[in-house]
Amino acid sequence: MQQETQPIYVVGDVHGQLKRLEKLLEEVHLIDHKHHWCGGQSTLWFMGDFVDRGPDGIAVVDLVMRLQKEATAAGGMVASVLGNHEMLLLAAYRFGRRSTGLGSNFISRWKMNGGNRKDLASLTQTHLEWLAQLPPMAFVEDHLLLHADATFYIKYGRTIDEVNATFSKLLHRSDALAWEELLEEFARRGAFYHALEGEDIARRFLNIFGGRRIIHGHTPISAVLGEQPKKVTAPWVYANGLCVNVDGGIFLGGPGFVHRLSPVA
Ligand SMILES: [Mn+2]
Repeated sequence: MQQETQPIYVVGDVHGQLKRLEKLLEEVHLIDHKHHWCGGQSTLWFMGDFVDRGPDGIAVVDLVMRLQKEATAAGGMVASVLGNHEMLLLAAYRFGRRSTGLGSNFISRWKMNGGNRKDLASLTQTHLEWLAQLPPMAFVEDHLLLHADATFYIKYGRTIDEVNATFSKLLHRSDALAWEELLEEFARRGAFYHALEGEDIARRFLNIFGGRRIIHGHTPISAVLGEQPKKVTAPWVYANGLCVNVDGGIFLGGPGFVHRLSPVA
C-alpha cells in the first residue's frame, strides 16, 4: 500500500569498482558513511555485471548481498538481474580449462573478457549460489529490466518466468555446450539501436514480455554515442522512448550514476 510510493532506483554495470559504487549510493542516501543501508523502504535494482574488468568484483557482490539483507530488514529491497559477466565467472569456476569446442576454454574466455583472478579465488559457496539464482529478467513497475540490449532471451522462454526458469535450470547443470551457447548469445548487443528497425524490435520485444520500457545495461553509453566516458552522468533514452540504457561505463572511467526509475522527479 505504502510500498507504491517508495522510490525505485537502478544502478548499471559496476565491474568491480567498489569505491565508485559506495560513493554513488552514499550520494543518493541509500547507504550511510559506514556503508550500511539507510534507504528505508526504497528499492534498488542492479543491472548485473558486478564482476570482471575491475579490481574488486567479489567485494562488490559482498556489499550487494549485505545491503540486500539490511534493506529487507528495513522493509526495502535490493535485487539484481543476471549479467553475462556473472555467467562468465561461474563458467570459469565450474568448467575451468574444459574446452568450449571453439578452440578455446572457459578460463581463457573469462580472462579475455576482463576476468580477475582475485574474483575467481575469492568465490565461496554462498557467492556461487547467490550468483546462480539471479534472474535474467524482471518486471518493475511497468519496466522490463534485463542486462543485455539483445533479443536472445526470447529463445529461452516467452514469459519472464519462463526465461528465468530456463536460465536457472541451465545455471544449475553442467551442460558445457548449453553454457557455451548462452555465453555466446549473452555477448550480443545493440539490438534496439538500429536506426530503422530498433524501435520496432523493442516494441515487439515489449509486446512479448510486457512493460512500457526496456531498462538495460551491458553497453556503455559512451561507446554508443562516441562520447568521453567521463561526461556520461545520466541514462540514455532511445528507440523513441522505448529503451533506457543505464550503463555509465564505470570501468572505462565514467563516474556512473544512480537512476531513479520511479516516482519520476
Ligand atoms: Mn554485460
